[in-house]
Amino acid sequence: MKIFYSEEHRNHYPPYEVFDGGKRVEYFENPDRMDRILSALGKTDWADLTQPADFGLDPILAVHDKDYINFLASCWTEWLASDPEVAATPEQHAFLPATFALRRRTRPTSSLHGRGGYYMMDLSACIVAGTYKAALASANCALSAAEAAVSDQRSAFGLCRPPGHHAGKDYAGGYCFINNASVAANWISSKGKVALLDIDYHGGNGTQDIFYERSDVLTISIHGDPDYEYPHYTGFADETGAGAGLGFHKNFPLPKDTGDAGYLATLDEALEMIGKFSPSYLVLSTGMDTFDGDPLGKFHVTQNGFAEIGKRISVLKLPTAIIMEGGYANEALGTNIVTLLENFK
Ligand code: SP5
Ligand code: ZN
Repeated sequence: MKIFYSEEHRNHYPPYEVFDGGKRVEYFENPDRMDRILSALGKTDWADLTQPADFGLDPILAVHDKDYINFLASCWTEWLASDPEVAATPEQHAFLPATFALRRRTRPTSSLHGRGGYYMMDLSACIVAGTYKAALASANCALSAAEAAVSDQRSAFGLCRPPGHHAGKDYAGGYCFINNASVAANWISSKGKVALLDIDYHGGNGTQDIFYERSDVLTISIHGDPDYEYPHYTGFADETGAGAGLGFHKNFPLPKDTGDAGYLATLDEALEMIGKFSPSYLVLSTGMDTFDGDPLGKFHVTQNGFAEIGKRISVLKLPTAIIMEGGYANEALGTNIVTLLENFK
């Protein structure tokens, strides 16, 4: 299986993130996640690690707002230039705004923090010196996997970091800057019919927003109910698309403590919907934070569960661009991903 991976992600490692209550904690979305996956893939005889191609900005700007991407590109250097304390100790800092724009007759203003709070939804998509280039490389990994799925008619893995599914057209959030899976799905949509299934533990709010009024891409997300879980404000069962896209989005919010049986029963419903849509391709937003014991999740999916999830999705027999999203139980992350991928070879 082709696996697209870039070392560029290492330069994106913010020194902290901020939890509820203003608590600074270590950045959970860390480079060690990739090392665990690379090490597990290295023990298989089928992992074909490849550098991503450079697709340029066009396929990214087909999904994201230009001013938002410009903000990501210049945020760090602007901040360095404007704050002597940051310039003196850059490695101790991460750009975060302290005021957020609700999309109610608001606009981005010219000051850096006036853009920061407009283009971010929370305090967990910290920007440091290497963030923009890492986000671009991550999107290129997703696009390369999409291209491989189309040209080889086989599944391919975009080992993306940073992840993408919380990023919307014009905002970052939840460790995500560019919505890699959406960029990939939109790219594929001009080659053939595509569905996007999001199995990350957290609701794929960015993906939902991006495709909400489109009928050509079916989007489905299975996740912790936003009634108790991040991202809190969308991902409810009654959000099913709008306008031309009505009926082409589906959320499966699940209760705390969902285990293999409950998860797989829901997955079967999602797969039935995809079967009826009859796409030629699938994009799989692959978060492993449904795992039992994930520090950011409340589900109990086991390694056997991941094997079964892989098996059932692969029954669709669709060339799939498998896109890495979250998953923070680092010790188990490599094994879990390999267990899932085994079924797509
Ligand atoms: C891609 C992805 O999985 N992003 C997830 C971002 C979640 N950020 C919010 C985390 C809130 C954690 N709540 C504290 C639980 C500590 N036990
Ligand atoms: Zn997640």
